[in-house]
This record gives sequence, C-alpha cells and structure tokens, in this order.
Amino acid sequence: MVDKKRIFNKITRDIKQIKIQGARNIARAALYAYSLIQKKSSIKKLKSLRPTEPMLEKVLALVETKPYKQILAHFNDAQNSINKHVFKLIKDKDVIFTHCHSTNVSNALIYTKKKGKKFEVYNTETRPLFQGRKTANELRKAGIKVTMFIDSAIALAIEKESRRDKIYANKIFLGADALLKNGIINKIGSGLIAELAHIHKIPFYIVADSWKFSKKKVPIEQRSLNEVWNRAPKNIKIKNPAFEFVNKKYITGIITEFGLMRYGEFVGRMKGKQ
Ligand code: RUB
Repeated sequence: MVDKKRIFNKITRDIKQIKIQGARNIARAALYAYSLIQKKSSIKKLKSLRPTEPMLEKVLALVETKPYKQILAHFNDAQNSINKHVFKLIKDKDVIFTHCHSTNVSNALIYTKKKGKKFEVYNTETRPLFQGRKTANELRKAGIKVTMFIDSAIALAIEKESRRDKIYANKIFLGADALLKNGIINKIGSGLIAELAHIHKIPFYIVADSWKFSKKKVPIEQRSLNEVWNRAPKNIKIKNPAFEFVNKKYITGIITEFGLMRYGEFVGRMKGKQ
C-alpha cells in the first residue's frame, strides 16, 4: 500500500511538473495511477492536475464502468489507426512542420518513416518548457532529419517568401488537447501557426485521438510565472497560458482513428457521444 501511494504521488507530481506531458501520456498515466488507488478522491486529484484535458476526464469517467485493460487498449488501437492515415498523407520529400510534443503526431511520423517514406521535419523549441526538444530527440532516434527553430522563427519555417533557400514546410501536423465543436485547443503558439498556414495556403492538419472530444467548455490552463522568468521583478506582469484555441476554419483536416475528415464531418460523427 505504501509503495502504491508513493507511485501514485510520483505520477501526480510528474504530471503537474510536465515530466509526463501531452494529452495521451497524461490520460494513460492517470489511468495507471487510478488503478493503484481506486478511490473517488484519486479521480478528483488526478482531474485537477491539468484542467485543459478532456481525454483525462473521459478516462477517469470510464474507470467507473469499464475494465482497466479495455480502456488501456484504446490508446494503442487508436494510435495504430491514426498512423496508417497519416502515412497515406505524407509524400516523399515532404517537409512536415510540428510544434511542442504530441505522441499522436510523433508516433505517426515514426511509423511513416519505418514504412519507408522519405521526409523531414521542422519543429519549434516550444518555450518556456522546451517540449520541442523531446519531439526532436524522438524523431532523430527514429532516423528522421529534424531542424529545430526557436519559437519566434515560426514564420521562417513555414512561409515560402521568408526562405531564400526555398525550403519551407509544405504540411503542418499538430496534436490537440481538446477537440471542440468549433475548433481545437493545443499548445500556445498553435493559433499563430494556424493563421500563418491559412495566409500561406499550407495544409494544416490536426492529428488526435477522438477521446479528446468534449462538448463542455474547456478552460485554458494558466501556468506558473516562474516558468517564464524565475524571480522576475515584482512590478512586471507575466502571462503564461499553456494552450490556445484554434478555430476550425484554419483546419484543412483532422486525422483521428476514424480516418482523415473535414473538421465539421468529425464533429458530426461525435454528436451523441459523451
Ligand atoms: C502538449 C500539447 C500536445 C497535446 C497532444 O502540451 O499541447 O500537442 O497534448 O499531445 P503539454 P498527445 O506539454 O503542456 O502537456 O498527442 O501526446 O496527446
């Protein structure tokens, strides 16, 4: 029991401190944590850790009615299906742009590489917590060529006009924390990327497990100011939103375990669920 409590507490700490990050990893870890201490108070605690995570909520609601193994199986089943649909979309010589770290995106890119497609990836470092390094490392280990940009260089990575060497991303794949009726929520910076993609006519795809869908209002998590500037002078105001909303009008398509769809089509399919 003591050990279970210790592991439970470590998981909650790691989620809070973003050592365990990304909607899918958070939901999976929370499912495991709950399996250790199956109490109502565990659900309450786990849900409170990251407020912008419908998948976390969904999994913690399912634990009341479905067996652990059945819920767990969904993560890989959905990912395997997503991988195959992303594979179809990627062509040789593509330059794929991504932001932050999304397991749904990374796994699909690694699968596509393993299946023999020749493409490269541009990504952003993702301040203040640098999740872009995790993405770059994972992809590099899988043999994918990665070029990482500082966040303020997003335009250089995706605007044709800015690049003298005529190399720029020709497809954008972002993950999502929440899939809503009118658009998605993902890491801060995603809105800017979406607008640039729209202006420069670069296909902009969301790659996400459908369990991230929510009909509820999803709050945007505001994180500690110390992440931005540790011991900043007292009279400077700092904002540190973790996520932002991206309107569906910018989304070329969404790839879930149900395949590639227009965003409205996906929402139609989810009607009646949750
Ligand atoms: C991670 C992030 C990811 C989504 C999707 O933010 O915005 O794009 O969570 O990830 P943070 P996944 O690092 O603050 O958790 O595909 O892994 O579910």
